[in-house]
Amino acid sequence: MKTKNPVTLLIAITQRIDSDKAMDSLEEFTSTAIQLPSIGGFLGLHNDTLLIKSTRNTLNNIINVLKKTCFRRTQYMPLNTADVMQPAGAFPIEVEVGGATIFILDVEHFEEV
Ligand code: 2BA
Repeated sequence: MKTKNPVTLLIAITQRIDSDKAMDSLEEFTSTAIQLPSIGGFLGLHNDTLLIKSTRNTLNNIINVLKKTCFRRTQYMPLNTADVMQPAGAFPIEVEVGGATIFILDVEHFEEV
């Protein structure tokens, strides 16, 4: 089934602790949201990547849901214990993570078959 309204796709990277609440709250504004397990390239920690179908009309609502459900937190970058160059007594590096990193894409063509 082709849709006439332009479709927008949001790719949102969220902390796993926030993802279920975000998915529940998104139901009001989209019929299609997918939660994929992922791993951040920098910290190597597990997060989730949400694929969310939107229209231009619902885009702001969806972004607001993500703002309300995904929180900023302090994480610690694990030390590489195999690194022999690491000074003794080195502390893990503090990094601020989240709420959500959101990529917004116009979808050229969308079909459900
Ligand atoms: P990670 O890559 O594991 O990054 C976790 C957090 O580490 C980031 O939080 C950011 O605060 C910090 N960080 C990442 N790269 C850094 C760097 N080169 N130098 C200093 N600090 C760095 P967020 O910005 O909240 O990002 C959370 C997760 O979202 C990331 O996990 C990554 O999976 C994704 N992400 C963020 N920005 C992205 C981008 N431009 N492209 C692709 N994925 C991105």
